[in-house]
This record gives sequence, C-alpha cells and structure tokens, in this order.
Amino acid sequence: MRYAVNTSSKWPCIVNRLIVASMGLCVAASATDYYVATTGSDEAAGSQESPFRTVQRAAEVMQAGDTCIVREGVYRESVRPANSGSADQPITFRAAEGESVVVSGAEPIEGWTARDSRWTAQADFHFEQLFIDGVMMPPARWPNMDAGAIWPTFAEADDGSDATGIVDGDLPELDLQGARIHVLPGRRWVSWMRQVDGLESHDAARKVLFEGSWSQEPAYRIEKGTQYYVFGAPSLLDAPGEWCVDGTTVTLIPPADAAANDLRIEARKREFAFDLRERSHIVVEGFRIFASTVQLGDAQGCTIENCHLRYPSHFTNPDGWTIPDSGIVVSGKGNTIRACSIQYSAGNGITLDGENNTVANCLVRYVDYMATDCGAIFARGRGNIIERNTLCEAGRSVLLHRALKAGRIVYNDIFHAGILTTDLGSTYCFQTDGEGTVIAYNWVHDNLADHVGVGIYIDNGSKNFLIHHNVSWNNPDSGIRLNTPSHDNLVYNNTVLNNGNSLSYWGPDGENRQPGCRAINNIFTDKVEPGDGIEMIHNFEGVAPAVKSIEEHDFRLAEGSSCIDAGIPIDRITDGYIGQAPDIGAYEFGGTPWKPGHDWGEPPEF
Ligand SMILES: [Ca+2]
Ligand SMILES: [Ca+2]
Repeated sequence: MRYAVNTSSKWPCIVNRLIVASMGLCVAASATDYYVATTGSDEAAGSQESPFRTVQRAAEVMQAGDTCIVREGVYRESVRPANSGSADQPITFRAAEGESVVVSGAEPIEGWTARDSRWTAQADFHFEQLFIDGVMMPPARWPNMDAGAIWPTFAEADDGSDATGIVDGDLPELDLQGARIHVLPGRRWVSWMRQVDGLESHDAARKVLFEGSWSQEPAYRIEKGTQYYVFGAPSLLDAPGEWCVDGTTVTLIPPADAAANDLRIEARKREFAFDLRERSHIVVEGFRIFASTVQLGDAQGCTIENCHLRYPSHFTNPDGWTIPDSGIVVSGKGNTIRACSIQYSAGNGITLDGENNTVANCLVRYVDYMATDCGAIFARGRGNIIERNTLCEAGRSVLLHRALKAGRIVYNDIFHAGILTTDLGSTYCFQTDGEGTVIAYNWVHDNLADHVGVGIYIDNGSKNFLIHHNVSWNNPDSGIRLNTPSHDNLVYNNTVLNNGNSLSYWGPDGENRQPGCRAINNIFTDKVEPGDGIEMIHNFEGVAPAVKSIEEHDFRLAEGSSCIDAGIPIDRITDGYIGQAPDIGAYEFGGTPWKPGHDWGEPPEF
C-alpha cells in the first residue's frame, strides 16, 4: 500500500516508471513525500491533499529516501522514526518552506479558576517548568525574581552559616515544608540542590536547615556570603508569574491585569521533540522546537539543520560537577548540527560526544542557568568539530572540552562566560590530553566572572593543544592560561589584548613546569608570566601594538605597526604570509580579514 504521491526527483521517477511499465515488475520503491498538517488525520493517506495529523504517523512508515513535509502549526509530540535512512537516501523531516512549524514538549494547562488574585487549575502530569506565552515563569521562591528572567536571583548567607544550614537575617519567617534550596557555596564554582529540613530561630535571624552532609573544604563550604534561594513551597508564592504544584493542583499568581483566556499557559511534559537514538541518516530541517530537545545518542550521519530550539532542557537539581546530558545530545558518528539556534538551557546547549561530529554555524546562548559545569557546548569524544558558531551568555564556562581528543575548535565567537560562577574560561579544559586539538581563529572575550575570568583556559595537567590565531580581549584574569603542569601546548600568532594578564599560570604547591610549551609570534599587551620550560620568542610585549580597534572588533594591524614582519615562519601556521616575514598576532597585514561566529543573524521568535 502506498500512502502518498511520489513527487521527488521527477526525471528519475519517470524513467523508473517507464522501466517498471515496460518490464511489468515492481522494482525497489522510489522516494515518497508525506505530508503532515494540523488539519490532517492519521487515518488519511499522508499525501499533500490528504495529510497525516501527527509527524509520528509519518515517522512510523517512512523508508530510506522518503521526505515528510510538515505544515504550519504546533505539534505536541515526540517523534521517533521507525527506520533509518542511508547515506544516499536519507529520511528527511522538513518544515514546509516559509511556515512556522513548532514541535513542542509542552502541554497547555487549561480550566483556570480565579480566587484571591491566584489562579488554580488541574494538571494530570508532573512538571518542573511552566511557561506563559512561551516564557519560563519562576517557581514559588524566595527571594523573588522577575517573571521571565533567565538568571536566578540569589540571597546571601550571614555569619553563623555552616554545614547544617544557612543563617540569614533577611529570610522571612515562612513554612518551608516541602521546599528545596539551591546553594552556590564556597568559591562559587558550581551549585547543589538540597531538600529543606526545617527553619529554626537563630538570634534575630532564621536558619534554613537542609538534608545531607556538606563539604568543609574552602572551595565548597557554606559560609557568610554563600549564595542561595529557596523554592517550591506554597508559602513562597507571592509574586506575579510564580507558581507551585500541590498534588495535581497548580496554583499561579497571574501577571498584572491578565485574563487566563488571553494567555498561553503550558508546562513541560516531553523531553524529546525528535528522538533519533541509534538511527542513521535522518535529516531534520527547519523546525522550531519548544521545551524539548533532539536526541542523537549513538546516531550516525544524521543532520539537524536550520532548527531553532528554546528551552531544550530543564532541571532543578544541580549536583556540583555532575554533568547532565542536556541540550541537543550528540554521540555516534558523523552527525551534523548546522545553522541552528539553541537558547535557554538549564545545562548545556549541546552535549557533544562520539566521533567526527560537527557543530557549525550555530548560535547557542543563555545556557547553564542552573550554575553547574555546563556550557553552550560540552565537548567530549574524538575528532569532533566546532566551527563558526556564536557561543555566549553562560552561567559558567562557554565551551567546555574536558574530554575532547583531536578536535577542532575554529572560527567561533565566544563571550560572556561567568554570569553566575567563578574560575572559568570562554574555553575550558582540565587534565585533558587534547591529542592535537586545535583552538584557532576564535574570538574569546568579555568574560564576566568576578574571579578568575579567562579567555582560553587550559587548566592543570593538560597537554597537546595547538592554540593559534585567536583574539582574546577584555578577560579580567587572563587572555590565555596554561596552568601547570602544562605539557606541549603551543601558542602561536594570537592577539591578546586588554586582559588582566596576557599569558599566565597557576599550579598547586608552587608547580611551574611547562615543558614542551611554546609561545611564538603573539601580541601580549599585559603581564606575561611564563612557567619553567616554555619557549618564548618573537612575541610583542608592550602596550601599543597598533591594532586598529578593539571597540570595532577590527584587530588588523595599522600601517607602521612594529608587529608587521616581526614574526618567524612556523610550519603550517604562518604559511602564505605576506611581505618579508610573518607578522606577530592573529591578522597578517594585507591579508584577507576573517570574522568568526555564525553568519545568519537572529533566530525567529516563536
Ligand atoms: Ca516568592
Ligand atoms: Ca608579514
């Protein structure tokens, strides 16, 4: 039985039909186009005239070479293809050209009753994330935050706080039965969630007690200044946009002057818009994906293109250095994420693992709002490529490559790390053997951390990185850090401007070894602290390299700069230089200027 008309590949089809007609045989099926529309029916044929209602209906019947075209509208489902495509004949899911096609993980919550400036409704599923008109609302919490804000507002602990609880004179006397506490302790590296175990009086203040033990190490201990908030108890419900759930009853404080019928109130129910685990050669193109994500675990040769995700992943239980799979999750081999946007993730924007996968020309921002060790991209695996992306607005580091081997991190514009935490980088790894990972032609800038905000951060015990032609500026701690011991890390032709330090390191117990490291042909306008064993030659060290303009992001050398022709040739790094010798810095005078980042502007609103 055929469900739909054949419209693709006109000439080959006609030829194929002639052959079929003349031979009277049914040869291999040719590609079929299926259609899905909100006006359709899953009992229909799935043709353009008689479309399916759900994308999943198409996903169940599609074979290699088939295409599914989804018409405008919101599809509240999780799509799991029954079959894989092949390299020559992928299975393609495509939003209809020029139409807004949303696959949503959220379900509407309806039937609101208003009483005492609160609304209540029933929900028959558990959820941790509620939206009004597509914007996340805060759970009942103290201190309050603006409805729709992405970064949590924290309170600060007073003296007397310790491993058993937080003392705070500002904390109101409320019943915290059932509440949870989100704590960013010690040096504010990462955060934890704990159940609240009661509230006790403590002189004039109150002390929130919580379950579980707590580390007394300085980096993690609860102390004066520790940041926290409490959430999830009905007593904390007092600001517009706040909500809480008791059993199946949802209570919401509505925005001022709002009528429930005029608002789109939804809650997150499904994790995956497209679940492509263990599938191969599937193309997903042109969708808007809300409150759910795309799973490519152990996938092969799949492509996600021109898709725009909002709120891909949410959780409320950060657990220190534990990295939850979050955002678009990629493992397997040869998968590509291209020209997509990913915004508003509790954890990662993309979790990148496996081999020879590529993330290209994407915009990933507003990530790690739960203040863990997540970022725009969390890269592991081997041979993965991260190129021409704009990666920014992160609670901690922006691009983590803690376990990426032989990768390529090139032509990315990476900025605004450190919105919530400290001691982190635009790019970051620790005790990592890069096995030749290249970090090149990136802009890394404007780290916002108020302690140890770094551009390119190669932390203790890392080796075999090739770092060249990057521009690193406005990072309060260092442009580039090679924390010790640091082995065989090569730093060539970078332009490092207006940072706390240009090149620095820190090592435990006076450790200062940097054997096999080299820093050559770099512009360093701030303090340079070489370790023991690093070779440093032909660098510019001074305040005036005559780089054109930081403000206008024009890092070319001005005519007459002393950096012109002042470098030395380095095989494969300075090839094709202009003039008598390579220049110092990331932009060769007279060469074609380059600009990193994605090339397509802002993602659509939906
Ligand atoms: Ca509140
Ligand atoms: Ca030159």
